[in-house]
Amino acid sequence: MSEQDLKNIANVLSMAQSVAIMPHLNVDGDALGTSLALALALNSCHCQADVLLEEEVPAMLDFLPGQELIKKAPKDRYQVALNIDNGDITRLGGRLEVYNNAEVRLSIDHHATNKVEADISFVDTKAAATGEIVYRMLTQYMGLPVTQDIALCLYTAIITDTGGFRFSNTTPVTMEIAGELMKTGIDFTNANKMVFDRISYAKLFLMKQTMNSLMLFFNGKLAVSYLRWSDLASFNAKLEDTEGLVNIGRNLEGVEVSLFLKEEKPGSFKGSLRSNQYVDVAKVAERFGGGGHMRAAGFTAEGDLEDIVRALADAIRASLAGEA
Ligand SMILES: [Mn+2]
Repeated sequence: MSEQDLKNIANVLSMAQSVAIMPHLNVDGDALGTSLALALALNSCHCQADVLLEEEVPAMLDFLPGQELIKKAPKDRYQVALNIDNGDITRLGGRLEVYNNAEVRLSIDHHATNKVEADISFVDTKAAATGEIVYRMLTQYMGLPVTQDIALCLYTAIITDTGGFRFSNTTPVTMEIAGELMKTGIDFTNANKMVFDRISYAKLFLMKQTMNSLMLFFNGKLAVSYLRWSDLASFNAKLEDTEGLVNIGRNLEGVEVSLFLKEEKPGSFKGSLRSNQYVDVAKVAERFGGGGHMRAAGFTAEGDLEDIVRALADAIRASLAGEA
């Protein structure tokens, strides 16, 4: 990775006639905000740039400008395809063909695990969000004006990946860029509210159910909570409605490990693990066929809820005691 790669990407985009911009599946605020920002900028200067999406825009991002540039049915062929905020090519889903059929394949990302093949790839793992990289590209190498709409998209990208400037990936550069974006006069308080505070009725119900299910083990060091299939079905819950529910247990004082089980199909559970300080939950998840990071990991399990909880609690007890 060198800065020249980003300049080269900027050059290709500056001359392109048609660009397909592709964020990862289960699109988040960084992937979508960055994609829309770039599409708005490119369309302002004689380039047809489409954002290709296979899913609905998540409700928490429905305030983003530029959504008229989202295409569900892409053109057959684009001159340039751009992979955005995505380190894993399989997360392009059905759009992989469009990516591979383009004359030039570009990739801009900030994941350390990026393995995406491209003609030109720029991966900056120091960037808190892909939105930071695209802001620099637009202003430093493309000379394109950052309008208020573009600024709102990029600000949303940055707050999403930094948890509102709270995570350790936040840098002075992050704050400087956010400051420049604020200068355009965006309604940043509304963006913060939409991304972090507003919840759906379904989510409120599921939060209540999760809290009701909460159990504590090992002197309050392990929190276990769950949602039954019937809870999810009765509210027709979307993926975003259950996001972050594992944090209810994690944030409780004294808790080191939080386990949250979601019954996605009857008898089939998706497990999320979070730890606060010392337990490596990736190791725990690996024992159950999953994986992830030290402080955030996941797995899937079939069977009876009580049996799954018992098996996980056994494994976590060993980690809490420093035995594994
Ligand atoms: Mn990101």
